[in-house]
This record gives sequence, structure tokens and C-alpha cells, in this order.
Amino acid sequence: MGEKKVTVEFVEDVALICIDNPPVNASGVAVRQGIVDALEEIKAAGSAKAIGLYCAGRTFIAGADITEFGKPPLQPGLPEVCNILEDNETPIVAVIHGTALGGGLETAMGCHARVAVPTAKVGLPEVLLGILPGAGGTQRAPRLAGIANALDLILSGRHVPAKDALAMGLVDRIDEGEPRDVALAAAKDVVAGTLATRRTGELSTTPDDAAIEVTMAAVQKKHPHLISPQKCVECVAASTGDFQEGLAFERARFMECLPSPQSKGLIHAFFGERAVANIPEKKARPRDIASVGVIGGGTMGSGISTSALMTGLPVTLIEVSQEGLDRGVATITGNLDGAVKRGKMSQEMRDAALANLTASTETESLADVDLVIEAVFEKMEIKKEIFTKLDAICKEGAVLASNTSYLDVDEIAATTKRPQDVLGLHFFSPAHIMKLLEVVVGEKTAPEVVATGFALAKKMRKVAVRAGVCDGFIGNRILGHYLKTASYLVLDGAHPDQVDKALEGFGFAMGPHRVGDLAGLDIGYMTRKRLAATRPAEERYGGAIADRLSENGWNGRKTAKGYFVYEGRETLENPDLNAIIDEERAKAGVTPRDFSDAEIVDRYMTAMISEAARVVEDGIALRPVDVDVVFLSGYGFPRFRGGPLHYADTIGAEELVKRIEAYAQEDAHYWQVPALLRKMAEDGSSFADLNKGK
Ligand code: T1G
Repeated sequence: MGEKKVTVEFVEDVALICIDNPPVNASGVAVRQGIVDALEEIKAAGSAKAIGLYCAGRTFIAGADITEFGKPPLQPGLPEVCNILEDNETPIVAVIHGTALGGGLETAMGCHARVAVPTAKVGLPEVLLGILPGAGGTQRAPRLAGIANALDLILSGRHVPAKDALAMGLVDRIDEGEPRDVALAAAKDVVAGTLATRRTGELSTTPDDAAIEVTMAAVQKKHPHLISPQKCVECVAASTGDFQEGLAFERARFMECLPSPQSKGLIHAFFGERAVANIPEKKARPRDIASVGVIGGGTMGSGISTSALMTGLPVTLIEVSQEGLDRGVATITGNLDGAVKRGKMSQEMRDAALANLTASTETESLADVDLVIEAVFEKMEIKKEIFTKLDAICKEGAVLASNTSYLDVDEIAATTKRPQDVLGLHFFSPAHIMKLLEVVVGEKTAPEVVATGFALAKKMRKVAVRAGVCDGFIGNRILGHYLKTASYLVLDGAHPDQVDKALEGFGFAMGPHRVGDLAGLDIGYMTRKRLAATRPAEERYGGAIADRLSENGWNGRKTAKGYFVYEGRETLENPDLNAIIDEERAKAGVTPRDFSDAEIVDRYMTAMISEAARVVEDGIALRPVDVDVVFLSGYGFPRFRGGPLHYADTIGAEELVKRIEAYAQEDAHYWQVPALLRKMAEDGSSFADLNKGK
């Protein structure tokens, strides 16, 4: 069992159990067995009248050890350990610091009292991993906090601050101090009778059928694709009955969720968001960023400024005109007010952030900033002009970044005498909300500059993914490819609404035509025009219908008309669309045919997977999981599917190659089997293998 993760200390008439399993005291088998052994050791000693259980390091148990999932279960299991704690004769008080999550909170609820330090948080986030609290959480939480609180805790997965946990009844007291000291004092108070103890399982839950009914209807509506939220509600409903029966019911539901593809997808996403931080430049020391300059007060520039201000960084916003500046400052102010409304920041923090904003039309005012982010119009000439100017103005060691979504970062860097200080920082709109940040590494970008991009992302609570230089980097390059499939499907017979509904059925929050209308069809129009000169002659053009919409001035929501018509909150059919589609099909000599929803999804996903495989093949993405995280945190890819390449493994390379070869009968230029996929089909490997470096 390796080195001891759990130790016992006897202090007069109490005993202390300390768990020490860095980094987050996950309750792997060594911790579970260690707790059981500790209780036996204390029993054998016979001197303790109360026990304090606490953790060393930065947090209380942050859950079951997720790395054990999917492997043969190791005994004792966590449900058993929680029951052993509860049945223990000598009362146990758990002391919570950091985050007691999932199996961690369940362990604490198995104890006979809970004391938290003021900064502690508790939660049951299992639903975010496609499972449910499987060590008694759905039975003990309602007994301590009531059905409504338990449903909130279990379905939101949120981390509840100590004072709210106290109000809910999840913890019994809040004490200041180091965990060991608090545990000792609390155990003493148990002996003295000033801290009450009880067995949670002996408590009863007051039925609340209305809450159960309303919540079940809500999760079925909000999470139509997911199985675990509904099972969570069923388990909480069972908590009004016999405790042991409730535990058995919970276990059965848990075992239905754990092997599900959804849970595998969500667990892949959890570890993926951590794996992408593993970059070649990981050991480089980031440069200190204490001030930021943002060039451009448009949607992106304002969003980026807002995101920086929300971290406490001072921002200097540059615009060419006072009018543009005023518009930028107004947008930033609106973003910050919105953040206050959403409870993301207090009014005081909002005021402090706004006080940290300087607006100027003088680029020279960026002479001393540590980082400049250019977010102007997507035109290479304009970007080159700006970087030439920044090169002359900015201090040595300043990091110069472009928020370009597509353009060649090396070409931009080459306009300066310091290409090693230049990189792409590709934010996603709205930049103060979207999690993803593509850190685009140029040929000459210095390792510490890349590390600076990742450090900034962490500070902004974003997920950074390292991308190489090509047209559109990771996300937009792949998007550009699979959106062609959407346009071909419409040209060949599917209706835009059917395509959207089929992909929403797959799990996307919104189909490509509605997303296009939301983002603005003019963006796609300009990209098609920009690429027209370099479009291969043999490439089938799918943009004719979308071009007609834009040429009619119908660019989506911002013009209240695009693929659909928008009246207030209503999305209606565009009465002019079908005629345009018919005309363009006729012009292209297409005899339309029917597509099933399944075929629409297969073609769309196969196109996405194909280009994603090429992005990995070309080294633009470090690993397949990097592509997955880009799509999960920047393109609304359904999280329970784990990302395009995790999903690809559920199909298998052989089947994907067969599909592409079949589709290539229609269009051999567009449907080409990526070399990586062909190799995987031949050697039976998977993207998961590649993630493991196999
Ligand atoms: N198991 C294994 N490894 C874990 C882990 C866990 N539960 N939690 C974190 N890690 C690793 C993580 O991969 C990373 O590794 C390192 O710890 C630091 O994490 C029966 C079955 C606790 C809030 O869902 O939300 O209990 O990348 O980078 O930002 O009902 O980690 O360094 O190699 O995230 O400070 C329920 C999951 C499990 C909580 C800390 N628990 N963890 O955040 O650090 S299911 C959870 C978190 C369960 C029972 C069921 C966060 C954190 P590496 P980090 P952080």
C-alpha cells in the first residue's frame, strides 16, 4: 500500500486522525484503508473519548480518487468507509478546510459533527462528472440540510462557502485556526459536551414532494441528454425512507451512471482541462504582468479589457477616435455591471475595476505597459502597422500579443525587431465570459512569453490551449472545414433548420445556422471572400446560399434576419430562404435528396474529426485532448461527449475511414482520409492512446 497516507496522534483523552495525500487528499484506496486502520488503532488504544479528523496540505478530501474510476474497484470502498465512520462508537468530528467535495463531504457527513474554517467550501459536484454522490451523499445531505438544499447542492455541483453550509446544517460550527488545532479543540469540546454529535443516518428527512416534482421536471428540460441529474433526484426522493434501503438505492443508481459514455466524456473533460497546461514551455518563468494595454475598443477589445480588469490589472485602452474610445468604455462599463448582476463581482470590485481603466487615443501611452493585446479589425495590413508602431514604443521585455482569429502570427511578428516577444492570444466572444484562450506560439516566440500567456489565462480563470500557427489555429481551422459540410448538406437537400435540430439533438446548445446568425453572417462572408483567391479549383463551393443572405443585408440577429427571422425573443422561419435555396441548388445542378438526422450528425462529426486529426498530425495541437478542450470551452461542443476526438474513439478509426471513403465517392477533394486516421485504423490505436503518448 506504499507510504502511509493516514496517521494517528493521541493527545490526552482524544485522538487525531490526519490524512495527507497531496495534491488534494483524494480518497484513494490508501486513504480509505488508512482511515479504517486508524479507527482500529484508536479502538485498540482505548484512551480516546473523541476523535478529530482533519487533512494536511491545502484542502480537506476533494473527493474520491477519479483516477481509480474505470479500473477494478479496490476495497474498502468509500461507501463502506463512511458507514464505518458513522457506526464508530467513539464520536468523530471532521474539520474542513479548503474544499470538501464529493466523497470528501460524504466522509465528513459520515462523521458525527463537522467544523469548518471560515474560508472552507463544501460541495457534491459528482453530477459534473456524469455520476452522483455514491457514498451516502444523496441520503445524508437531505437528513442534514433538507431536501431542497440537498437538491441544490447535488444538481448544481457548486462549492458552498462555510457560512452558507452552516446555515444549511451541513456543518455545525465555524472556527478559525490551523486544521490540526481546530480538530484538537473540537474533539475536546465533544468530550466536554459543548459540541453535540449525532449519527446522520439516524436523522430523518422531511418529505418535500413538490420540490422533487418541480426539480425532476426542470432537470429533464434543462439536461435532456444527461442521465445522472435525474438519478440524483430519484436518490434524494428515496432519502425520506429507510436509511439502509436509501443507501442501496443510491449505490444501484451510481453503478448505472459510472460506466456510461456520458460520465466517461465528462471525466475526460475534467482531466483534459488540466492536461492542456502540460506544455513544452511549462518550466519557463512567465514575465510579470502588472499592467495591460488593449488596442481596439470593439466587442473583442472591450471584452478583453473587462477580463483583465476583473483580475485587478490596470488597463489602458487605445482607440483611434474619441468616439470609438467612448463606445469602448461604455461597453466595458456594461460588461462590469453585467458581472455584478450575475454575482461574479461586488459593486465595490466593479468600481475599483473601472477606476483601473485608462482610455487614450495616444498609442504612446503604452510605452511602459508589460503586455499589449491588439484587438483591431482582422486585416493583416492594419495589424502590421500597429505592431511596427508598438515595436518602436513599447519598453524592452513587453509582451506583444495579437487577438487575431486566423492570421499568420509569424508574419505579424516579423514586422518587429523582437519576434521572440510576440504571440497570439486568441480570445472568444464574449471575451470576459468565454473560458477558452488559444495561446498561439510563433516560430520565434520565446518560452517565457508562452508561459506568460498561460499565466495570464490562469489569472483570468480561463483555460489556455497551446496552438501552432496556421490559418485559424486549432478551433477556427477545424470550424472552417466542418461548416462546409453543413453548407453541402443544405445544398444537397437538408434544410438549415433540420441540420440545426439534428445537431442540437446530438447535444450542441445551438446548431450551426443559429450560431451563424448569432455571431453575424458577415464574418463568414468576409472569410469566404478573403479565402476566395486561394480556394482550390477542385473545391466545391458551399457558400452560395449564405452569400445571398449577406448580399441581401441579412446578417442574422444583428439585422433581425438571417437564416431565421428574429422578433423579440422569437426565432421564426425566414420566408425568403427556401426560394434562395432552391435557386442555388438549381444553379449548382443539384437534385435535392432527404437526409436523416443520424446521417447529418455522422457527416458533420466526421468532417470535424477529419480536420481535427490533421491539426494533430500537423502539430498545431500538441495532443488530441487539446482539440477536445478547445471545442468544449470555446465552441459549445456538448461536454458529455468529451470533445470531437474523445467522441471519435467511440466510433473507432476503422469505421471513420470507411465513412470518409464512402463520402469521397461524392467529393474526393473534400473527403480525404487523414494519414493519422488511416494509421490508427491499421494499427488499432486510438486518440486516447495518443493522449497517453503511446
Ligand atoms: N481525484 C484525483 N485527482 C484529482 C481530484 C480527484 N478527485 N481532484 C483533483 N485532482 C488532481 C487534478 O487532476 C490535478 O492534477 C491536481 O489534483 C490539482 O487539481 C463516491 C465518486 C479540488 C477544486 O469532482 O474540482 O467523490 O493536473 O488543478 O484548480 O461520491 O481539482 O496537477 O496532475 O484542479 O486548485 C468528486 C474535483 C469526485 C472535485 C482543486 N470531486 N476536483 O482545484 O487544482 S467523485 C470532484 C476539483 C466522488 C463519490 C464520488 C479541483 C479542486 P494535476 P486542480 P485546483
